[in-house]
Amino acid sequence: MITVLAGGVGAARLLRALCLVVDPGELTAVINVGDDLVLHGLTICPDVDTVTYTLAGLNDEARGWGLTGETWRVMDELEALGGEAWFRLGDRDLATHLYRTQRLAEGATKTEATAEIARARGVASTLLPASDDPVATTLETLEGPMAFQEYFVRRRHDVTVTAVRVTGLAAARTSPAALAAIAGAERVVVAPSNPLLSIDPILALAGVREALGERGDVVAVSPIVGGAALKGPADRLMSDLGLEPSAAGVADHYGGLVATWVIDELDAALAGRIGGAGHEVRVTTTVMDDPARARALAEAVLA
Ligand code: FO1
Repeated sequence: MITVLAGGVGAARLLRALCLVVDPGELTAVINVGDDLVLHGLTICPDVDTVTYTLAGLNDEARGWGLTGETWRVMDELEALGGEAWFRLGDRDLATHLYRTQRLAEGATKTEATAEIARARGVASTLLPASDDPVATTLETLEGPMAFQEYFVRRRHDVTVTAVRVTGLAAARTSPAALAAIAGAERVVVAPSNPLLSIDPILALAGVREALGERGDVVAVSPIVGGAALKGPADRLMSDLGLEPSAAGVADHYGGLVATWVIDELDAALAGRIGGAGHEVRVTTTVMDDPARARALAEAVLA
């Protein structure tokens, strides 16, 4: 089994790439739930859904989230009523949130609902929300505290962040299946997801750092290439918080938790510095913009 710590798009693409070189049934994703929200009474798990849709081959590649062939009639009607329509839930996507919310009301866990949705969509990999309990990533900004999607979608992350917090940790139980998947995997991989917004909220859950630390063989793919995030605000956020927005800055941030770094050819000059800090470094193409490059990355990760 290979276990991947996962956020949204970057992780979904890495998992899809890994499916090119290993049996998808051998893959487990431990997925961030800090982005989750309740809106219109529906429980929405954006990172879980992005991974599910991508592995099912149903994701909208250009938009980066949601389903392909989406329509927006419900949102248009909601807008006409003066309802909250800034967080766009497509007509097809709504079925996922309706199903999950109903199952949670019946007493199912997020883990169970996720497994049912993944099975129904034909996903062979194991998808594990990092916790079944509510944990929420919130941002301290120069304009005051903001809920995650308020910052990410409503404000299009165009606001200066002074701190990232994860609320609910004290009462949250880490998914036992996720901890077992970290401890029992042949290989654990940290996906090229936002370190501060996607991976840190997983690492903040009880027992995760310890489980990773005990292994000492974790491989990570840098989400920063040539000083910029491929998608999303990781570079700006790292600068806002006084971290160097580079592959080396991400390596410093995770420190000894990661043994081996996979960095992009564009960042080959940083290999000496990252290696000097005690990491093994593999330099390859990390931009998964075609199947051949995606496969090359997957092979480098599993080498
Ligand atoms: N991202 C947007 O930029 N705008 C949206 O309206 C939006 C809606 C949305 C609905 C369901 C879902 O699963 C994801 C959605 N996303 C949207 C993506 C999401 O906000 C972020 O990409 C992740 O939370 C960050 O990983």
